[in-house]
Amino acid sequence: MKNLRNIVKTGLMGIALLLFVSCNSTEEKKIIDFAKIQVQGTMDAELTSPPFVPAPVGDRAAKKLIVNMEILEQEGTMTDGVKYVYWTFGGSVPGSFIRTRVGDEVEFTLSNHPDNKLPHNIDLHAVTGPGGGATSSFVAPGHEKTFSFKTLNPGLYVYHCATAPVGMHIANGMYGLILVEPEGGLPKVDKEYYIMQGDFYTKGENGEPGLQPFDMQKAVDEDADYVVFNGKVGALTGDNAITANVGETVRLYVGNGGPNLTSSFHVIGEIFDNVHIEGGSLLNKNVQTTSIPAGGAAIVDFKVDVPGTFIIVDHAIFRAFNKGALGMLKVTGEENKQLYSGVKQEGIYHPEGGTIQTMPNGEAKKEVNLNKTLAEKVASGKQIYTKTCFACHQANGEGIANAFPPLAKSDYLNADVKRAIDIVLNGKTGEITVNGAKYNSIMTKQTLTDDEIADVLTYVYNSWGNNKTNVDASMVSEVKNTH
Ligand code: HEC
Ligand SMILES: [Cu+2]
Repeated sequence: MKNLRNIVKTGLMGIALLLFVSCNSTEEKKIIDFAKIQVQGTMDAELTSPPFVPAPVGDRAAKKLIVNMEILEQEGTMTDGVKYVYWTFGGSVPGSFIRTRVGDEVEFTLSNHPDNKLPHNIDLHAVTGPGGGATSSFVAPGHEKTFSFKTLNPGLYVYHCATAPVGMHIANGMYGLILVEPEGGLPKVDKEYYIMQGDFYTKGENGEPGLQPFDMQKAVDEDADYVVFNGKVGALTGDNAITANVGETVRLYVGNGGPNLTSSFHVIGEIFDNVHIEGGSLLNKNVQTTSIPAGGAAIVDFKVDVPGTFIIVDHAIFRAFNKGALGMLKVTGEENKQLYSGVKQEGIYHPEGGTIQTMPNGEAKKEVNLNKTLAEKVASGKQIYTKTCFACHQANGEGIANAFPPLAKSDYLNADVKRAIDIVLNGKTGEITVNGAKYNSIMTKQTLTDDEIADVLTYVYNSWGNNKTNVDASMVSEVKNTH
């Protein structure tokens, strides 16, 4: 019975596919048809600030849609302790989300608040017409302008200010998204959210406190201090995270205001079931990371199957962890151990596959003082230890059972100083016995100068009950040269 149903289903799908293919050839005609759609009635558009979107259009008829958008120049918070003067469409970055359907006649009124200092306008990528509306909407503070356009192409589109210097208006937050739904609306999902990436350029470096003015030179150089979702660091984290329940489908309307950087949009631990590439009609499936150009967008959707916090990032990953492009989707509900088990077993991991790798050490080499006292060497060695050895051998040289041997009261260490120097110089792999316990692991080669190796080992030898050997840089170079 089930088989029969499947056969029927496949057959129907085949027919649908054929119809689809044959329809494709008449696509040109369809676009013209959109232009001919007659509107029925008037309605005020619902506008929302991020991360929320207005209600779906569903199967409503095309209408005359009234959009009132107010421009506000206002101070906001970029991150803790850092203020920034944002220029906004509707009081938020990104600006208010506009939701239309194909064939709507949008009557757009742009008002520039009298407290603002500058003229602005709007270029909507959903508009077919000169400047995307920019030329008709240029408006001085204390004024408003109205123009109208018909939505001819379904898709997700960026809008932005296009007043000179254009880059500066965009860099200050003047962008948002306008959705043009197809006839009958997009397929229904359980949750929908609005996310937009932007790069920011401030006089001070990332994190420098106070009110930070825009930095034109950094913007020209594309040297962003902040890369964020929804206008600021943390707009989508902690209590601001977007949410869903296990089993729900989630759709994200994702835009990139730029002004400069392309987004490698990714949700850690999720796979996009569907991606409307570049916000258009081309549908890609089973996507890990989707590329969103500056001035572009994408619609992604996926079903959340397991609970947890899913991190939203620009996978150009320093932007996520160092410049702010990080958000969170919190999913609550029942665990499903079959789909995701959690930790099953813990062990030691050797990514190098048994060979010794070098840890990078970007620091400038310091001047060498050859006449240090023992106390000076121990002090300097302690600093090096805290930076380079501590993570594995632990704060008091106690090591970690079965993984990292102890340096405290280590018989292995105290038996042979040349061997210890050699280990720090070249790394170590293979079985060793320290204080009666066997270790068979890998110590990475440490990129330290002879002097630093002398200091760190002097510190180790003069701590935690070891034999107080004083290691000199000359001993280190001697060991080096015997290789
Ligand atoms: C990435 C982890 C790691 C770091 C960082 C590291 N070690 Fe090790 N170290 C090990 C492991 C693992 C072994 C054992 C290697 C083996 O079993 O073959 C070891 C062995 C040693 C030994 C010989 C065994 C003993 O306990 O006496 C010495 C001495 C030593 N390390 C010193 C240092 C010093 C000094 C530093 C910092 C400059 C350092 N290590 C940094 C992982 C590390
Ligand atoms: Cu502007």
